[in-house]
Amino acid sequence: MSEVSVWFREKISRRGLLWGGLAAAGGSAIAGTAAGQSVHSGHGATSAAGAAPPPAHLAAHGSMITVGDVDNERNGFDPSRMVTDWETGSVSTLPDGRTLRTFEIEAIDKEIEIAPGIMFPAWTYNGRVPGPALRATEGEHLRMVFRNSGSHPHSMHFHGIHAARMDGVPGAGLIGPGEEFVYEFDARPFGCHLYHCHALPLKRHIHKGMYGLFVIDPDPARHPELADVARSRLLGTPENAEWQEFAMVMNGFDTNFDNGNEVYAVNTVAHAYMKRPIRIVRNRPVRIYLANVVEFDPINSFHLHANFFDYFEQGTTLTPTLRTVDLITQVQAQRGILEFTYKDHETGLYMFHPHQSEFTELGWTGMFDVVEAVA
Ligand SMILES: [Cu+2]
Repeated sequence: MSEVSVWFREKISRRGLLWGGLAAAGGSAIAGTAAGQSVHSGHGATSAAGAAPPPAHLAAHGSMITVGDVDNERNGFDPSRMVTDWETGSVSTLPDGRTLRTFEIEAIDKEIEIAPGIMFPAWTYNGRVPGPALRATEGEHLRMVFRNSGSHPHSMHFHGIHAARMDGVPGAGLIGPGEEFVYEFDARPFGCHLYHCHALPLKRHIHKGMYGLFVIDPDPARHPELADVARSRLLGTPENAEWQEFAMVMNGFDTNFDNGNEVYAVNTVAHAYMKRPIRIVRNRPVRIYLANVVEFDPINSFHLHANFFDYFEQGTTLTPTLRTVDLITQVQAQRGILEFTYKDHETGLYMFHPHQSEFTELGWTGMFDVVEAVA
């Protein structure tokens, strides 16, 4: 078979599965623009005759988005809340005066809905995909209490600095069902990091949903030359409260286990931020903690519409590593911090998406709703 026909067959099967799955669900469909393609092809509540037409912004990029809603309550997580939901654990003081921050994380098998009517048999941290967005401060001592209530061996492998025995690989914190392990290390370096399961086969464990953000805020006292910048990054300070911060994990789902993704998203649910744009107050700065965990596809990207941003590769510096860009690329486990503002813009809906066009149509695209003030 020629390369072109292999490529074509693969694209057809990836699309075909998503469309087929949605049709089978009975109440949902991708809103198509091809001639004769009905926008509402199902018979569920969301497509009943007489239903209100979709908001104008949903016509953007040719209406190639899912129709209907996932059941956030059944999932146990809501992408609109997840974007600002930081897990800061519990804090105490060690005998030497340092802060001890403890997180409790449990591996749980769970079926989740990743697009309207499409269920995915996930392996989760704390019942959500991505796992909790852990947030600590540089220099603290961290204790990650990990219980495996799933049906397979799992681990937590942190991108950070730690001892070999805390690495979350076989022989160093990879534990069986019913077991518990405590990872212990200091929070360093500051930055936008991640954690994920390191059980084998690795690609299966990662793409099943076992990953999450691991953000270490800089300690301003350790960075006197850029203390103001460090304070603006430190959760809980008045300087930080000025910022509108969002946690975003770019992920994908192989729903038919053919080593290719059928659904892409930020924070799991396809097109969630198209249907419910992320509210931004116009004159306050925006900071995104962004990580890519997409398996099978070698690269992902983030493009911001009508604006440019500064980028901090892996978040480990207090000055940008890229200035004035509107697109960055990330391979798996690459991550960074984006900073931008819409203060000189008109209010309105501004799109963000990867510049792999196929990903946008298969779920990974969203909107910022820039407003004067929050009512
Ligand atoms: Cu695992």
